[in-house]
Amino acid sequence: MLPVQFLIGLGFVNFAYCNSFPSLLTVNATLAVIIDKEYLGDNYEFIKTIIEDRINIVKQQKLKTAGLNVVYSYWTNIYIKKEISVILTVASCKDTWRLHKMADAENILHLAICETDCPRLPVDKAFTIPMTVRGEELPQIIFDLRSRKAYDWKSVILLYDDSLGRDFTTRVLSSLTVDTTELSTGSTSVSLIKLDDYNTGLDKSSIKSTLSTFTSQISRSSFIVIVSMDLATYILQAAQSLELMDIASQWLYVVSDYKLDNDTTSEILSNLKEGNNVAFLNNASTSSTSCKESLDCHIEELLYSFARALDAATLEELELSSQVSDEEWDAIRPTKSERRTYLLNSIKIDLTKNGICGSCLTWEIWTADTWGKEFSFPPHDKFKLIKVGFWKLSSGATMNNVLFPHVVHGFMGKSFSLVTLHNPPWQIIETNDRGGIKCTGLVFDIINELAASLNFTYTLIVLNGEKNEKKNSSYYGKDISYRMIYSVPDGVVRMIRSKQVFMAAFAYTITDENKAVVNFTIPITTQPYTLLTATPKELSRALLFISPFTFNTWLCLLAAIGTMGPILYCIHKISPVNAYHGISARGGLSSISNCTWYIYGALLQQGGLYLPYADSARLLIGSWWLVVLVISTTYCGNLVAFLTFPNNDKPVTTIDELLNQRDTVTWSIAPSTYYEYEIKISNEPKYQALYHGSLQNVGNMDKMLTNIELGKHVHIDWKLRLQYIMKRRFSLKGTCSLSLGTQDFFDERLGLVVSPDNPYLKRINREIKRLHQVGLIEKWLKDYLPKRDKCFKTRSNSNVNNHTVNLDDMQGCFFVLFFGCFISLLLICGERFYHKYQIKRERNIVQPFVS
Ligand SMILES: *[C@@H]1O[C@H](CO)[C@@H](O)[C@H](O)[C@H]1NC(C)=O
Ligand SMILES: *[C@@H]1O[C@H](CO)[C@@H](O)[C@H](O)[C@H]1NC(C)=O
Ligand SMILES: *[C@@H]1O[C@H](CO)[C@@H](O)[C@H](O)[C@H]1NC(C)=O
Ligand SMILES: *[C@@H]1O[C@H](CO)[C@@H](O)[C@H](O)[C@H]1NC(C)=O
Ligand SMILES: *[C@@H]1O[C@H](CO)[C@@H](O)[C@H](O)[C@H]1NC(C)=O
Ligand SMILES: *[C@@H]1O[C@H](CO)[C@@H](O)[C@H](O)[C@H]1NC(C)=O
Ligand SMILES: CC(=O)N[C@H]1CO[C@H](CO)[C@@H](O)[C@@H]1O
Repeated sequence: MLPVQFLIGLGFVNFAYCNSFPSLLTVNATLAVIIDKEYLGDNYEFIKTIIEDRINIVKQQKLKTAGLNVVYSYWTNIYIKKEISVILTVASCKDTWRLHKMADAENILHLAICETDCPRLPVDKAFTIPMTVRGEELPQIIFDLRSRKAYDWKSVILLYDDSLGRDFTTRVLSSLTVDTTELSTGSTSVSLIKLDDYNTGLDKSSIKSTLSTFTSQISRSSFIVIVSMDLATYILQAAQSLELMDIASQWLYVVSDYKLDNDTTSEILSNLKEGNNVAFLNNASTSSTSCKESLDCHIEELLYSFARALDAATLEELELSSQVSDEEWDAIRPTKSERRTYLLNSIKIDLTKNGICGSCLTWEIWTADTWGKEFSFPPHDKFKLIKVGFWKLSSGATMNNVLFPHVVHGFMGKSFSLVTLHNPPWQIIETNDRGGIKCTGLVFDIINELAASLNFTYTLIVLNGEKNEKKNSSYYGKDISYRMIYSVPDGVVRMIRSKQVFMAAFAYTITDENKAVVNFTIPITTQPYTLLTATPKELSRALLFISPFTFNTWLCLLAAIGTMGPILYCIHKISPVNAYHGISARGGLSSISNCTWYIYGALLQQGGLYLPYADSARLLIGSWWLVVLVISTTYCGNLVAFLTFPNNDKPVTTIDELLNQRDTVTWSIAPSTYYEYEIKISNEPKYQALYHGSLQNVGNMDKMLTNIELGKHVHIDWKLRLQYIMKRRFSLKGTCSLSLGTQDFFDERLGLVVSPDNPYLKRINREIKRLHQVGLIEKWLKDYLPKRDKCFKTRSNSNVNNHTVNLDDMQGCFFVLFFGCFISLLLICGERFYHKYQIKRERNIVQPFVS
């Protein structure tokens, strides 16, 4: 027999249209049989005979409508022409895949009898029968599971006992670790643990100590356990007691010596716990004399099945073409790849229905449905094993789900009850007209996200919390409640602990007391406390011109002017220079008042009329001028600074300031808050003082806010609630009369409540952490907070750099001018009266006559 390539080259198969493909009606289908002589070795003759023999039977007896041309090749190093319709190969793994790639490019149907421990050819393009020996199918099963993407493991711990032979272990190992492009699931790194002592002395305790070495690093590990059935149950128990089976770890038990029956199943189930991921790969093969498993059986069955499929396809095309014209038939006839799919599906259906070869050899894949059972309704639904697939030699692994559905699909759409309570902005529960409820709020945003990622739905149990509501909640508006309970209500604790509800859709303060009865998720939000104080008011600027100097400085200045006058007078008077020069001692500096006026004038940088002659007095005046220079420069500089910076009063902004001003300011702490509780039990004197000094009964909220605005009172509460109060006050009064302290203190952490032994807490925490990291929680919370208005502006003084001097700043000096005018008016009147009085007195006195 010549190689295919050669035969085709000689024009063995000829077609009128080169770019198209042959129709079954005009040209016989061509089957290329490729048998690798080198690979088969001793078996070669046997297999060749069978195949040739069966093909002859097919051609002569089985095909009724269709015609078939067959070409043979006995080595694999060939080139497949596109005129071929089907190839049948018997070759090694590598060659089978190489031929498949060549055939696939031309849409040729590939029927492969292939080396065992080989990735199966794609099931939608080819049909593979591995030459697997009975009892050694495990590596092939693992390959098939990998090509079905049944699992996704980066690393796996393989536990096995003596029942797995040494060579066989190597094969199992390579089926897990081999990395080829032919498999969609990547390779896995494997740690091998051999359970030695079991067969010798039934020493099961050593197994437990082996397992206990994993405890530190087990989270998210995968295990494959290949042992006998009774040891499997024991390992299951041991792993359970060592807490090796959390929701992230996956356990695949391969049980080859025992078919799972009702007793073993119930024993397994009794050892499972909520959240375990356990699957069983179970040998369900039977052995009896009627079982047909030999290779010739498979080859015969496959070829006969192919013949039936080809016949059916030809018949169908014949019927169809007879109903339409030639042109139409050209348009609608199946393409080569459509025909391949048709033939492949026909073969598969036929083999499933009529196939008898290898039907005794089957493995079943079971997985435990454990997630959410404890929390389900009706309560405590039983765990069960569900069949997710089976394995057969010819069809490979047939899966209707992945190996560990919970790992991929979470709770698989189970429905849970959650308990909740109206408490805005965390939970906002609104009842609409038709009696339905609408839940929004930060907690529900998070719960909805959890439900989507963990794949569950929920129904709500809404607690009636009216009795906890404070009467004056209206003050916060409908967006925030005044409820201030920091310990989880008993009703919620009961429901959580009895597993009636999966978790509480309720943000609670995470406290040690609460932690003793329930467990919390990581904080979903942290709420700081702060002070509510009056907005700092701008002080009057009337006396701005005095403010550059302190009162003492002004007093000294006054004293200096007062004393400098007389001193100047004395020095001037005592000095002999006047007498020496013969200057009149009258007028000029020869009077105390003139000296004082001179000193005053010099202070305002108005030069005096006179200058003393004596050096002593001149020295005095010179040094005075120096003093004046310093004083006036300092004053001018300071005045400019005071004009630029607004002059605000200093309200209380921190706890320490509050305690320092305890004589003038009262304060109150929001009642029944966790902060109040914490400072009440605190030993620190500062907090004791804060607690005992606070007003216990502030009475009316309105009155309290008025007092705060007047700067007489300070209120301590969650920053969030204070923001709501500020917002409401602003919309009520239209002015920003309240502001927050500069310092946030005592962060109160709020978390969701779950039951103490909820195995999903870690997973929930991971989701919440992810939401924090992407900033979603912060964004959601912002949406519920009061929108920023102008009262939210920071305390920084925005007009620092841009202050135009206005009348407010200047009014002081105008007052002085006015005052000066007024005094001078008074004086002039006084002077006039004095003058008149003098004249009158002069008239009355009898003057001595002088002539
Ligand atoms: C088609 O096949 C039939 C038998 O299967 C054979 O008799 C016939 O010669 C073939 N025709 C061609 C053109 O090869
Ligand atoms: C599976 O079970 C059959 C029948 O009990 C047995 O013959 C076969 O050896 C088993 N396979 C393995 C891998 O143990
Ligand atoms: C196992 O249990 C199922 C249902 O509980 C029952 O239908 C079946 O007959 C039982 N099989 C055996 C072998 O007891
Ligand atoms: C949720 O569970 C259902 C039921 O098993 C499944 O069909 C679906 O794909 C799952 N969804 C996700 C996102 O895993
Ligand atoms: C629940 O809380 C207890 C006590 O705080 C702690 O020991 C335990 O580990 C927590 N459970 C989980 C699942 O985190
Ligand atoms: C100062 O304020 C005026 C009006 O208030 C504004 O037009 C001007 O741009 C401001 N200048 C600076 C430097 O901020
Ligand atoms: C408990 C309490 O503070 N009640 C007050 C609620 O507000 C009304 C008026 O707004 C007062 O009259 C109540 O005393």
